[in-house]
Amino acid sequence: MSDKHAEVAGGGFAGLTAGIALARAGWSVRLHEQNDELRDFGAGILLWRNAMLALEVIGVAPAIRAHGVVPDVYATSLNGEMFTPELAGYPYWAITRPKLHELLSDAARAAGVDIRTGSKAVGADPSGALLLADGTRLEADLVIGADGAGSAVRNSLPTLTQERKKYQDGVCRVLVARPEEFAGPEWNRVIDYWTLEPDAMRILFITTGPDTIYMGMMATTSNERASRIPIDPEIWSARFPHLAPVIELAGRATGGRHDAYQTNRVTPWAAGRAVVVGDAAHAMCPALGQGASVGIVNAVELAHTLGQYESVDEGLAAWEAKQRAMTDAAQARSAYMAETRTLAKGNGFTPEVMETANFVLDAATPETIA
Ligand code: FAD
Ligand code: 5PR
Repeated sequence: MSDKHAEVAGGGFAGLTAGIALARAGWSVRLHEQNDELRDFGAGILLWRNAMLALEVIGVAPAIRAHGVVPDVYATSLNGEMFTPELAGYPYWAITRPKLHELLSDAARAAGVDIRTGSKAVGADPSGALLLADGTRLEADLVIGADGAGSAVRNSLPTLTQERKKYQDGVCRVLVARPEEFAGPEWNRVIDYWTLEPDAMRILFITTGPDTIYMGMMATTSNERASRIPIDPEIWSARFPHLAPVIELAGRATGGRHDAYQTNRVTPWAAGRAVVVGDAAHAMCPALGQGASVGIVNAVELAHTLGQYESVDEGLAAWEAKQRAMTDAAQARSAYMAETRTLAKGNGFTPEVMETANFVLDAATPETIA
């Protein structure tokens, strides 16, 4: 057990996971979320085997299994033709983002993480301090920037270099109540509906259980009407007439959002006792549905690796050395798939691509892998 103290900036999936993992290893942890409430927006998320193993290590996986679902099939439909490849050996869970966030927040509180909402970080001092917008300086053995793709903590550390890239597509993400027409078991699936002419428009239909459906509605960002929140039902129903009932609901959904695909690659991830995790370190294109999963894996492995070293600096270096190749590969593959829109052809989840989903973190024990 450790007697060290961590200050964490950011109460998203990565920050909460890092907080839980450190607190369970005996650290005292204070977590700062700039918003007045801890929450995530209304959409859904896939959690692959890599993330479920990490969540098993921190005791959250049983709650995910209780509140999420395993979709029956991952089907792809291009211009009406349906492909249903086997994803044997790669179980993944679908859950709503607000529920995942609530489960992680509950686990963080239960682990003793001191959560401060309405607390905004402006930077970190590599000698071991988190700097807040109100001028407070909080000393710590470890400072974690889990403050998302626009990370203020990262931007305050001049030795962390960042490559950013924007891509052609963007996604409107909404959660809708599951209507009567989509109640049957044939809809307990992920179905990735594509059209590429006259321009790419796609609806990723994901069951998140008996009550809700997550819809990821992708289009080129230059297609202004298809990049709008609230959803414009007319433009979407013209392209996907058989989905009109859920598109109508998507048009009335609240709490959705639009994001353009973008990535940032940060090198290195640490400066002294300050480190970035999650999207602050490695935002990726969503094509593999792995952005949060990789952040969760890296956050759990961070706490595990620090437990093996007396010095925080050495632990951080060892952690990055272990996690870097997997993370870089996930970013590169998801960027390639987003750029080429490979998923439209179906069977996109090749064994090579699924390497990320199959990554087994060192913190996993034989019991958690079983
Ligand atoms: P964030 O979620 O950005 O959280 C950062 C938190 O820090 C926020 O609460 C924010 O308010 C807070 N914050 C920011 N600045 C400050 C500050 N200065 N001080 C204090 N607090 C601050 N991933 C998957 O694994 N599976 C999927 O299916 C999936 N689908 C996706 C689909 C799309 C279209 C996109 C764009 C992404 C998808 N992702 C998916 C990726 C996933 O959403 C992100 O990787 C994940 O949300 C990142 O979590 P995070 O905690 O690192 O950052
Ligand atoms: N997978 C998931 C997802 O939400 C998106 C994509 C892939 C789970 C975005 O909606 O390719 O854009 C993608």
